[in-house]
Amino acid sequence: MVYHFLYPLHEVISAFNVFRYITFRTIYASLTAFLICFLLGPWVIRKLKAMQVGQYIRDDGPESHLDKAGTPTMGGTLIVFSVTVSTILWTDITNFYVWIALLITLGYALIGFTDDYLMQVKKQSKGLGARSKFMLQTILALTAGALLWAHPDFSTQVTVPFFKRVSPDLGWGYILFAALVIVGASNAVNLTDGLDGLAIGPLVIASTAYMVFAYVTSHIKIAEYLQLNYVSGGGEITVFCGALAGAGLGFLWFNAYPAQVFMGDVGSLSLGGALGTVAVITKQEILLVLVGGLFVVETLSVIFQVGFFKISGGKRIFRMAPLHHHFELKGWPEPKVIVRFWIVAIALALLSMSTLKLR
Ligand code: 57M
Repeated sequence: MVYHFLYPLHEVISAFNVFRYITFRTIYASLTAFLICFLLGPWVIRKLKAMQVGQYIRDDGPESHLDKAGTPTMGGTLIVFSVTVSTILWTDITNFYVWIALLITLGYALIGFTDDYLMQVKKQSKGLGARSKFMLQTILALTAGALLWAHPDFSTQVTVPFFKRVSPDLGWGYILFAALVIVGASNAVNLTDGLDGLAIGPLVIASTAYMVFAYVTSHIKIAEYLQLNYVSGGGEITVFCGALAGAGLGFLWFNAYPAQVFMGDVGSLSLGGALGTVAVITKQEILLVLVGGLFVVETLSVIFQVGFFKISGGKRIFRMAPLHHHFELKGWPEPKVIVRFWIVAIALALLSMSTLKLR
């Protein structure tokens, strides 16, 4: 909106030309989202506490988690609010991709909110239930995939990292592929969200990496130079990624160890979904496995643990899955697990950026 109101003024005062630039708007989208979270955080935490939206802590987890009982959850509402406001303020809101990103972010937030609300406020033990959540996530992701597929400018080719000449065209199959990426990312972030700042830190890192990818893939000259799949109009997603990263940092302020608030499913499902959608729109879908490698490793640890547990009749590979619990039970203090996982996430994001050249 700022863009729509202020950029036209460049005809009178040339300084307003600055609102045209994606880089400028991305910086301000990050700062706006950060400030909204930072300033509203204490008020939201007080409200959540007053509503007694306190986290129930399972007694079969690491013992150190029992101290966390009563920490307010559903803080993701604030993240989603600040991402949405900042996006609407700083992007070109006539851009199709911005609305696809918001559709998934807000849609998944609603699914997560309903689940959190039923569990935390209505004190129902099951919430929406894993199956209904998965169904709703899939329906929304397929809708986003179909809308992208139907858009005349959107390519249904998939970028294969490291191979610039391999770019299979999936045709309508891209709808299923996009849904897989979006639903997978959403659930992977949700599984990772089990220690203070553990999900939001890598989320900020991945959003920053995708900020770069969105910029280069939507810049016709850079995309051509790097021989990337060019995404016409995808530049506005850079601004969206900026809002994601800024809101994430603002939330981390309060979610840093020892956390004053947890994000809840309203945060983890929507942020993961947003990340998956950004990967699809920027045509760096498969690369998400590397950019969000930490989320992938956490998910694989659960798949292997549960699989092995079933076939071996109760034996385990890890002391406990997801992987962060394994290290906690090995005796690493929680902040050490968190910071080391962040370090891995930064290294993976850097590695993923090298694929721009290593092709
Ligand atoms: C959500 N939720 C956290 C918080 C957060 C299949 C199975 C592996 C699934 C997995 C699972 O349920 N994962 C999804 C994990 C929970 O956090 C809440 O949930 C929101 C995210 N959805 O925002 O509201 C707890 O995590 C801790 N936490 C923090 N800081 C944060 O900033 O400390 C969260 C955010 C919070 C808090 O303690 O209560 C969670 O872990 O429940 N299940 C598991 O992760 C369970 N693993 C398990 O059962 N493993 C088994 C195998 C056979 C499947 C095994 O390895 O033996 C563990 N989770 C817990 N206790 N809590 C096991 C025991």
